[in-house]
Amino acid sequence: HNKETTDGSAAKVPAIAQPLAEKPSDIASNIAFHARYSPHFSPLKFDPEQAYYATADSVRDLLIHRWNETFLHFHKVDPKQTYYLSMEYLQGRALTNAIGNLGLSGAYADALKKLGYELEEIAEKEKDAALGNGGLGRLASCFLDSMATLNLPAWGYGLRYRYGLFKQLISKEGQEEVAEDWLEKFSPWEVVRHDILYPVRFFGHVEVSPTGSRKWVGGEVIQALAYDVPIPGYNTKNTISLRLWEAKSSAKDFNLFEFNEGKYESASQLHSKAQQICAVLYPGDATEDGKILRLKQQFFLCSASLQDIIMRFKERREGNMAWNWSDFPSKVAVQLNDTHPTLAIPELMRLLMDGEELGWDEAWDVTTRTVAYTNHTVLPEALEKWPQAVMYKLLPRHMEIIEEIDKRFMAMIRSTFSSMESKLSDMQILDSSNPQKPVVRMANLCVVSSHKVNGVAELHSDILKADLFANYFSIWPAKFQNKTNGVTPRRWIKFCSPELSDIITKWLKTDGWITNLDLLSGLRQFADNDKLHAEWASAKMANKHRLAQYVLHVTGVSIDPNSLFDIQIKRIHEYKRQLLNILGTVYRYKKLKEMSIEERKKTTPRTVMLGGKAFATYTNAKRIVKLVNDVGSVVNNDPEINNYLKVIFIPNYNVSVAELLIPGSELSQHISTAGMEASGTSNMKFSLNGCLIIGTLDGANVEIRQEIGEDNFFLFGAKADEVAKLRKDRENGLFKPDPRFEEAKQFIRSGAFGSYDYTALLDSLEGNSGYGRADYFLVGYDFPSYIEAQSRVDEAYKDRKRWLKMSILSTAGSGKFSSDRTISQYANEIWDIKACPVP
Ligand code: 4GP
Repeated sequence: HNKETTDGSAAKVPAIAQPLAEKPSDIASNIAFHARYSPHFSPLKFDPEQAYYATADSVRDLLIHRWNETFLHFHKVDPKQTYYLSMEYLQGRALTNAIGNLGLSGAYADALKKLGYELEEIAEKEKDAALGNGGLGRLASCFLDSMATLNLPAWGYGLRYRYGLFKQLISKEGQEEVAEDWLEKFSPWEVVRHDILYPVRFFGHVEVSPTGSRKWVGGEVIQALAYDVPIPGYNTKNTISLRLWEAKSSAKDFNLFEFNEGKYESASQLHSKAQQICAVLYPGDATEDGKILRLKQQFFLCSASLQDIIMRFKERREGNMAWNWSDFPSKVAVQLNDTHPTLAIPELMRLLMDGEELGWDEAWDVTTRTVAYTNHTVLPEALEKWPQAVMYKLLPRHMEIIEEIDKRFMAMIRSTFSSMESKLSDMQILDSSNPQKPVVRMANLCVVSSHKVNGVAELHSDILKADLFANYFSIWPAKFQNKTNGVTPRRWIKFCSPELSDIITKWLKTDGWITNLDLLSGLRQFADNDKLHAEWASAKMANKHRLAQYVLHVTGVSIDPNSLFDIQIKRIHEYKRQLLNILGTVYRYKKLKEMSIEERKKTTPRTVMLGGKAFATYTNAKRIVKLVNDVGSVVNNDPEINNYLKVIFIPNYNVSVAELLIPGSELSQHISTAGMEASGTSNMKFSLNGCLIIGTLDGANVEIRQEIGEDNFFLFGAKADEVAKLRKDRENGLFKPDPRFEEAKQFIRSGAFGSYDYTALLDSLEGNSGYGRADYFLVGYDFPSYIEAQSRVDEAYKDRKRWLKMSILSTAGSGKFSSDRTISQYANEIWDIKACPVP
């Protein structure tokens, strides 16, 4: 009953006489039409906000048209299709991106002018869709853009969080979290599909029939309703879907009798349970209820998506008597974006065995040929382990299946790889070594059940093979791959930095680089050209001015566009070492204070900007946010110094803020402890925009440095393979801190930045860090080489010609880091899918 409208029934929809508006005058009248006849507000208002919604409605008309065509085309051709399962998508704003991909930016700007508005002014009215936390979610969104642009038959599945990730407010106390209101009005970019609805069960028990077949029954059943977001490709008709599930209860779940008795809460119990599922991304999971809610979210995504995938698979085989379930993996690829959607594995097994009556072997063969897994982190706390007790309660049938997978896996090891027997306790999926707290290791379940496992940068993939998944690698070497991340050049340079993009197109004499980023290497031959230098510098300066205005607007602090703009934006985490940055900045401030005026004048003025959200319960991360703000308050108000140094915390960092910060940056910091950042993707965006990097040999930094040249990268710090020994040395008291490091910490301890007690934060660098080991992230060890690299930056910046050359070479060397390249590799080497362009 959930069948989607495909070619047969599409004919029932009456055709429209009106051509779709693509010329400015037609677009203007289409916007005016929507302002009047799709009224979301009181009648006849046309303020910027109404103009935004009417504009979005008009863009949506175009998208829906292409979307339907794409959908029908895929249905007709029936290609193998990829389904990307992710708990996170950081889509950001859609308007500028959509009209850019449609090739209609100019036409829309002209149309809006006719109506008395500037496109930029209207575009700013859109709230970011922030259904993600950081790199992993933004990567998923870049991937969708590339899948559409490459005409690949591929879709995304996710959840429609009402409040997304929190909104960050900054006050004197530091960070405060409040609910994000992106859906408070509504999003014009989603289309609800009232006919696409699936039941998802929780709790209950397993019933065994006399023939021995097993069925999961009872418990609570919540409906998953599809909301589709169109994802237009660049310069192609293909428009694919991001399908977000919303949790719903139905009228029959509402107990009218109880309600009339005044028992309001119990009358609508299921309704509020449904509401909890899609309320927020990453609800706190310290309590058992919190764990159950997170698992419910994960299962909700997996179950609804797989029911939908199976429905589509069967629907496309209708009328064909000859199909077989073993065809499924040649029509369907499921990619697990980290372990969050791991439950797709036992759920697919269950749907095939209990629903479609396949035997274990057949179901296992189909499942393992369908599912592949991407790992995004080696941090132990991010490798999910769910208590078995909670899993038995919430998903009793799935636990049976997981137990069976584990049992068969162990039997296989014992029979085929008997030399690995001693490693079995590490490789097992169910870990019952602590009888008080037996857990399910989700990453192990993924590796055992996937046909491919990949890391997201060369170094990271090597670490997976040598360390985290070494045992599995030794038995299944062919299962492991690397897919170095990438970013979409459309959003991350073409649309966010149009001035620089135009210069690139002019010098390369083609705009082909937008879909073939390798062409950027053609800029190398002009790296010394004075005319290009002048144009490059002026585009950068325009972007810096735009950013300075934004900073003034959100922080009230005025910054000088002639100073070096130095930016670190990412989630706040001890391994990403914002603390190293701020300690270095404190040291810089102290040295400036000690200098004479003459000496100060010789220094390179800097504006240090940091932004990012700290997870609500991550105390040290929140202290770091507070410290940056406290340092900023002192430095920015110090009349002796503030011509030479400013320290800014950018509040509520998100995608649209990044679109301003990245084009306006000159130096960016990617300074994680080596071996801990799986890849990083903002490093790619920065260098694409001609921003130089100061960084460690970590994640994709390694490859970026290779591509743009060692001379164009400010390298410092320990290497990944030195870290283990350095930590040991540190624990054994062999570490001798550099006096400059001591000086910076002491300066903070002295109260130079206010009365807040930073002892606990600074002590994490001396004694017991959160990981129970002293300075686990090696801030102290790397501090001196960091300070020295920063001095090299200061010197390089004084030489304008050299700096501009390095900047051009950064852009020229960024070709590899297009998500088009990454997605082509996934398509060829993991998914085995082919382009399916709409004619
Ligand atoms: C992130 C990694 O921390 C980052 O290095 C990488 O670039 C990104 O995934 C995309 O692969 N991981 C997460 C996470 O965001 O939640 O594990």
